[in-house]
Amino acid sequence: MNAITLLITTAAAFLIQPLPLATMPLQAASNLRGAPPWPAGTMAEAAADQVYKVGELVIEAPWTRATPGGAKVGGAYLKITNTGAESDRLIGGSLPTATAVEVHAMSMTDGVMKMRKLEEGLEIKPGQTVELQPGGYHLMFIGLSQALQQGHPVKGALQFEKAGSVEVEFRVAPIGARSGEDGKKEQHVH
Ligand SMILES: [Cu+2]
Repeated sequence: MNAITLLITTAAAFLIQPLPLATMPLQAASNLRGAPPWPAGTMAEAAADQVYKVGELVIEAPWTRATPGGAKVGGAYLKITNTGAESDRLIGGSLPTATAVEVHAMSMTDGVMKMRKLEEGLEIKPGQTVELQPGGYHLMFIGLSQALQQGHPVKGALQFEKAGSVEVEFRVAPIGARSGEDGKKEQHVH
């Protein structure tokens, strides 16, 4: 390759490359215009089929919330339907970044929202659908070693008394998702 060819090649490359680079900001801008308030990643997760089955149990849409810096606990929610003829119990679970996953209930006592661990687990009767949701039954991630980040799903497992263990993925919603009161409710009281 002589000096002239090299010069021409360099010039050609220079001519070709700036074009795609120049169009990029335009594409990004058009994506933003049509974008929903939540980031694209979150929408993709929401659209994903979050249905899991173990034995006669159907688990739907596990989700949790992003944790503010340093928070060691987080609530997680999902829906469980028992399609079988026998009762079963959600007794716990696991998450690689948590030291424990407990089943909790919430109740109002003297105007104060308190949560307690369900030592016997949460019963799901035949034909029943139990929803774990903010302000009610929930899974509690204890001793989180890593912050939960919005749009970054986390893999974990649920443990049932009879059906056994099932791996699920928890969608991570924004801090305070569902209710502005969530932050208060999440304060851990044992
Ligand atoms: Cu709790």
